[in-house]
Amino acid sequence: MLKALIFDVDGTLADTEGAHRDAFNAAFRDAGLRWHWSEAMYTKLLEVSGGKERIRHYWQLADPAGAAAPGAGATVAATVDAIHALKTRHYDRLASGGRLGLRPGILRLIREAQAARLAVAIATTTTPANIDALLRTPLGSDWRGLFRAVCDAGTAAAKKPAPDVYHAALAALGLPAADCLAFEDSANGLLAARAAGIPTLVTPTVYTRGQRFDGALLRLDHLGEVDLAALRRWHAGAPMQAHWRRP
Ligand code: XBP
Ligand code: MG
Repeated sequence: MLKALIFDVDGTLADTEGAHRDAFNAAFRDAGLRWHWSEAMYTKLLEVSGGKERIRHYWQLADPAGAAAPGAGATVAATVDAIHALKTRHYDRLASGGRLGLRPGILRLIREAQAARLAVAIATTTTPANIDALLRTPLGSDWRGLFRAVCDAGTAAAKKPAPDVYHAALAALGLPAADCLAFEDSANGLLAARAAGIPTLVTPTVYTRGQRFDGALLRLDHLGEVDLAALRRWHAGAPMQAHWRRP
C-alpha cells in the first residue's frame, strides 16, 4: 500500500537548473575564469550529478593540465570548493524569495499526501542550503516540518545514480521500497531510485527531456493542474482527464 512520496528537488519540486546554470556562470566570472556553460553544454554536463563533481569534470575536459595542478599552491579540491561556494551564494540570490516557483501540482500533491496521512520525503543530490533557498518562501521557513525525512548532499557521499540517498530516505521513513513512490526529473535520479527498488514517476524538464527513462512507472509532462480546456471538456460531460500521459 502506498505510504510515502519521495521527491527529488532540482527539476522535480521546481525547474531550477536554469538558475543553477546562471549561478555557475556568475561564480566563474567572480573567480576570473573564462568559463561559460551554455544551455546545450549544461544539458550535457547535467549527466554528472553534483555541482562540485560537475565543475571538476568540466575543468578536466577544458584544461587538463590546470585541473592536474591549479598552481599558486592551491589544490584542485580547494579550488573546486571555492568556486562552488561562490556558486551557492549566487544560487541563494537567484532561488530565494520564491523566484523559482514550485512545478505544477507539487504543492497540491504534498497537501493531499498530508491530508491522506502519507509521509512525504526528499532525496536530492543538492545541498541543504540550496533546498532551503528554494523552499523557504513557497513552503514557509518551517518547510522541513512538512517532510518526514530530508536526505541531501550531506546525507550520502555517493551521488545519484548511486542509490545511497534513496536508501537513506527509506531507512529514515522505516518503509520498504514497495510502499513508496519516487518523483524524479532525470535519468540519474531514476536510476538511483530504481536501484533502491522504488517505483518511480518522471517529470522531465527542458534540460532532461532528451534522456532515457527506461523503467519509469510513468512519464508525465508535469504533475497536473487542470487547465481551462480540461474544465470545459469536463463541464461538457467528458471524464476529468489529468495531464497524465502513458510512456
Ligand atoms: C541536481 C543536481 C545538483 C544541482 C546543482 O540535484 O545534480 O548538483 O544540479 O546543485 P537533484 P549543487 O538530485 O535534486 O536533481 O551545486 O548544490 O550540487
Ligand atoms: Mg533532479
